Amino acid sequence: MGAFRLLPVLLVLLTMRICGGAATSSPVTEATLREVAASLQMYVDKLPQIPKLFGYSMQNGLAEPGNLTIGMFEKKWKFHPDLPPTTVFAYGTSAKEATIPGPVIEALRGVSTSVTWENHLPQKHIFSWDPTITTAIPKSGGVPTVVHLHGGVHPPQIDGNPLAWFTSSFRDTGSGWTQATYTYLNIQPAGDLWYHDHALGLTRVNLLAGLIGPYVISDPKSEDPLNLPSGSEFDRHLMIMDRSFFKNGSIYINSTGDNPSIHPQWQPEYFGDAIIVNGKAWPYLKVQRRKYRFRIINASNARYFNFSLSNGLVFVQLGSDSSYLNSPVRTHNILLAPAEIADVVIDFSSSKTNESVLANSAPYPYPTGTAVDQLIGNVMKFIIASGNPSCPDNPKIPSRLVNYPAVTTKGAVKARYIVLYEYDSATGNPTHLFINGKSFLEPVTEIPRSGTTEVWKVINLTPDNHPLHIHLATFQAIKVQELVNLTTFTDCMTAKNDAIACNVTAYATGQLLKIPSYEKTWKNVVKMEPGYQTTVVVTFNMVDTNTPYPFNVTAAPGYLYHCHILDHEDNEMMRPLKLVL
Ligand SMILES: *[C@@H]1O[C@H](CO)[C@@H](O)[C@H](O)[C@H]1NC(C)=O
Ligand SMILES: *[C@@H]1O[C@H](CO)[C@@H](O)[C@H](O)[C@H]1NC(C)=O
Ligand SMILES: *[C@@H]1O[C@H](CO)[C@@H](O)[C@H](O)[C@H]1NC(C)=O
Ligand SMILES: *[C@@H]1O[C@H](CO)[C@@H](O)[C@H](O)[C@H]1NC(C)=O
Ligand SMILES: *[C@@H]1O[C@H](CO)[C@@H](O)[C@H](O)[C@H]1NC(C)=O
Ligand SMILES: *[C@@H]1O[C@H](CO)[C@@H](O)[C@H](O)[C@H]1NC(C)=O
Ligand SMILES: *[C@@H]1O[C@H](CO)[C@@H](O)[C@H](O)[C@H]1NC(C)=O
Ligand SMILES: *[C@@H]1O[C@H](CO)[C@@H](O)[C@H](O)[C@H]1NC(C)=O
Ligand SMILES: *[C@@H]1O[C@H](CO)[C@@H](O)[C@H](O)[C@H]1NC(C)=O
Ligand SMILES: [Cu+2]
Repeated sequence: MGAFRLLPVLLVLLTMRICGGAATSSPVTEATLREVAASLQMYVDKLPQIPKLFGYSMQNGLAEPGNLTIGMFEKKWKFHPDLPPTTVFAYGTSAKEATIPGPVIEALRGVSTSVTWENHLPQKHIFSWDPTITTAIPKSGGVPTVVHLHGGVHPPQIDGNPLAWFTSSFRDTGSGWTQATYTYLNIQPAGDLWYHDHALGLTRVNLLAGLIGPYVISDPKSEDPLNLPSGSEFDRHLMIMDRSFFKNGSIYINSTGDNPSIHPQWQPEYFGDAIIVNGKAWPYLKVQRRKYRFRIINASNARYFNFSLSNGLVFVQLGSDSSYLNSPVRTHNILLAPAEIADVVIDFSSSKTNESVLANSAPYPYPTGTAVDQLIGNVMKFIIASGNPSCPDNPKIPSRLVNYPAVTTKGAVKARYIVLYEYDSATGNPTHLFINGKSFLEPVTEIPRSGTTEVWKVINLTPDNHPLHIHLATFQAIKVQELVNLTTFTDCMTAKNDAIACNVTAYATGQLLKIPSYEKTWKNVVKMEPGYQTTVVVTFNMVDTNTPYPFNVTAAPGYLYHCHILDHEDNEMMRPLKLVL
């Protein structure tokens, strides 16, 4: 359940009352935070071009494996000209080069990329964290980190397991740590990935501090014939997140838990008042009257986005998460959960006006929370040039993109129930969230056979939508059905934690939700509607060929699946996943 948001009127009264007492520094309230965000004029910064690092090297015209060293650094970052510099953690090749988001790693299909991830972070975190949730706690201080390549098909040792954390100079390491250099194989089809921190119990604060960055696998053989907008001007990333700021520029996180006697710091969801795209608050981009490709990554902790474009423009969606769609989908709205990726084309040539705002209308928490206001209802602005483009584009987006094996339950070797629970204190505030009634460190219960397909029925008994992320595997929803008499069913499940004993088939009989056509591909994050059973087909196979992974998937520390609302995965909507042969 989302953080309870007071009405602004109440806040003003509250502030006045507190301010009427002994005069100390004015307290930080939702209203004062909102004031800071509202004081930042929109569309003054140009959308930054995220710097690029090549994950391969060219030798005599042939692509060779690439080697990169990428560090994590504490530095100052300007999110807006009117905001004082902010202390952040950022990825880059040096403290000077480090950016928010971190550099785009450009990889080539079939050519491996070795990355040595180095932690140069200080002894103390810039945010407070909560020692009462299962957390990496290093003996000698420092900030535990570990990098997960989201959407990557690679061995367990380099998956960025939360237990494989390390501090500065590898002084302390977690029980799952094995190596400093991660060699990403890049054997999967072309697509959009991203890298981010995944340290045990610290994912929400490490990402909030800035540890995120895009990764792309390109495949000229399959992608060049599509003739999509390309080159750094016309093919861009939009990495979107929300942040709140103090007047002095520091990032604000509420570090008073919603149940402070149980968890002194943890809150169920982080929502910020300012929308940040590629490291700038509400930027603008000047575009020509032609097509552009945007790879939109939602890197928020908890905010869903329901994107639309003003002035009649539409999205043509090419891909979802790391997979292309079979055919492009024209759509006015895209609902993106945390960690989801939408790969879209926007054609500005048809615009009747000289600007279009990328807007957001998703309530928070999604779907039943607070409505957006004029701050978070806006994301960025496109300023559309008049006249013909200097660089013309391909007039057509091809009607067929990439064909992966179709989704089917035929041949599925196993069915599982995956149940999402939220637990509340006596005051009705969430204390923690579990999957199947189990915490992260309880012994593994999902042990699929590599090379097989399974059917998972995900039962969401919480009041919120959760973006479920599975490492290594890909999956897609085939049926989303409401649970009738939800209270009776939830009571039985809470007592027994057994879907069959609680007669789930009698309850999963309500209305069906339509699955949007732009999500009909092999995804790595699927949204789970509250009060519904979502049936997904999960494939533990190479997505394009339906063949087993060509590496050892069975090694420790294994894989994971979890909710991608970062505040949920930290406490502890996350479970291990172990593959066997
Ligand atoms: C890059 O790394 C790979 C794998 O670690 C190694 O085999 C190769 O020699 C390295 N290449 C260069 C140019 O350093
Ligand atoms: C910014 O202001 C907040 C609230 O007054 C304070 O807690 C924080 O320490 C300040 N940060 C810096 C870097 O001064
Ligand atoms: C921070 O969280 C506490 C506990 O949930 C709440 O009482 C307080 O209003 C929150 N502060 C802000 C500024 O949202
Ligand atoms: C997204 O917003 C549009 C209006 O802009 C609305 O019609 C649509 O129902 C919303 N979608 C979701 C899933 O909330
Ligand atoms: C963005 O990602 C966050 C966290 O993973 C999620 O909570 C949020 O709903 C997502 N928003 C969009 C627009 O996808
Ligand atoms: C865009 O059009 C509006 C109204 O038609 C006009 O006021 C504005 O100056 C134009 N802006 C640009 C950059 O041409
Ligand atoms: C489950 O359904 C069966 C058949 O409708 C019924 O006999 C049984 O009592 C139900 N059990 C529970 C726990 O509801
Ligand atoms: C749900 O509730 C209705 C109305 O009380 C009842 O007729 C129906 O049998 C219930 N269904 C289940 C599965 O309990
Ligand atoms: C795969 O890894 C496991 C665990 O480390 C090991 O026991 C096994 O021998 C490996 N298998 C192969 C074929 O290398
Ligand atoms: Cu969740």
